Amino acid sequence: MAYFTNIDKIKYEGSNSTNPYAFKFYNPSEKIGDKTMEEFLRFGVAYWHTFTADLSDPFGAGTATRPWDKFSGMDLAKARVEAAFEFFEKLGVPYFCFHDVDIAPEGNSLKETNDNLDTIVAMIKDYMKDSKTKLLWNTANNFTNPRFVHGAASSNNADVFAYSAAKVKKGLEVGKELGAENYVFWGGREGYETLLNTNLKLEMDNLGRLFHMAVDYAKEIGFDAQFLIEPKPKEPTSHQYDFDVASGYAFLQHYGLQDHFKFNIEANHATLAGHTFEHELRYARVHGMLGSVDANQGHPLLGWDTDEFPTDLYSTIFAMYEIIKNGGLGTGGLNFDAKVRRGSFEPEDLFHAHIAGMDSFAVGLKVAQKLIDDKVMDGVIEDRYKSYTEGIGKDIVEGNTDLRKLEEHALGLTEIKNQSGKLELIKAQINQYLLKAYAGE
Ligand code: XLS
Ligand code: NI
Ligand code: NI
Repeated sequence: MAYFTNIDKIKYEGSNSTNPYAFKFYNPSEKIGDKTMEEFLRFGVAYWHTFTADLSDPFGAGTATRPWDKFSGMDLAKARVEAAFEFFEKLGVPYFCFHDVDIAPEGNSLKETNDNLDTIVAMIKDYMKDSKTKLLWNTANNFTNPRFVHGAASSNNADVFAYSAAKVKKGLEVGKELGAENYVFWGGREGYETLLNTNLKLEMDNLGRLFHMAVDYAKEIGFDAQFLIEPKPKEPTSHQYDFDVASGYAFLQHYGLQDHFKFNIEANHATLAGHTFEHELRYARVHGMLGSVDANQGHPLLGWDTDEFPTDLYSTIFAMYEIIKNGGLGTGGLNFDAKVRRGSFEPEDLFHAHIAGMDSFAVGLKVAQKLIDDKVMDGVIEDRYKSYTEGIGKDIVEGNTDLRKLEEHALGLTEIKNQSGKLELIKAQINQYLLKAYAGE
């Protein structure tokens, strides 16, 4: 059955197109540097936001009208798979991502839940045979069900730890079955509300234990996906253990897990942590830990994870700058962990939203590549740090000096000369590059 009957395959028509169902900037086969846009951007559709969510929020009921609404239970799950693959095909996206509960309803027991999952996974596998859309990552939802009220691997209740482990085990098996390129751990409720009733040390140790068990099991079953931690500072708990990349990296190193994981960085989580998106990307990149991206954006006036589709071009430019500098995302991609607004409840809005996000990242990619080619920031940076390429600076970075020698150097200084950081100049140049990209230059 077809669900989006009034929409054809979305094509690239260029920046002058007035067709809302066309890409204006995302031209999959266009070469940027040594890769095509499609190879660089590796877009993914988030199953939960696009096919499962009803657009309810904490203050109001769902508003989404979806052509699969008439079904329920397993029939609904199957209808969503059909709709999903029609959507992937029409949008031309190479990837999708899901949580276990997004694709199949939970049963009355773990066994029943797993059986439901097996049925839908078999159906997805079948659809994947005729589709070019692959699984970027899957994950276990260990946060929605009331049993996870006090956390999953970090719960005070050992039975809940066991249950979470069982769901991760199944998730790894599903990932292997569908050829997932990554496996994500977002610590939905892995954090705490208050220290007054919390054994922080035990909870973090247990989280580390579950990750080790996952690494071992993946190895045992021959599932070689890249493991990814998705940091988020808060929400739903007031303090999540995977706060940001820096604390996540310290966690991984402390528990000896750093060789088995990278990070899946979400823009809105970065801003919730009080960072910019590019800060998190840069921090992960320079430590060789940038794995994948949840491409969305927060609302500047709202303090929670609003998961908007990414349309802020400055943000996509700076994100793509980091991704290009990283040599791409390897097995990772740009997963639209983004939902249409509650007021955008028509099925067509799902297309408009993804087209907007894909075009925004295409612009980001084009502009970022030009900024790199022309060394707009690199030139300034090279010049700013040139004191470390000779003399005392060279001695510092090469480890050929000590406090005594540095004091000697400092005592001999008659004048210290600093230079401008040139921030306004760089910002004006970025505007110029952005507007030239619009003009197609
Ligand atoms: C929630 C997270 C979640 C993860 C996957 O804020 O972004 O959707 O991406 O569990
Ligand atoms: Ni996410
Ligand atoms: Ni999120």
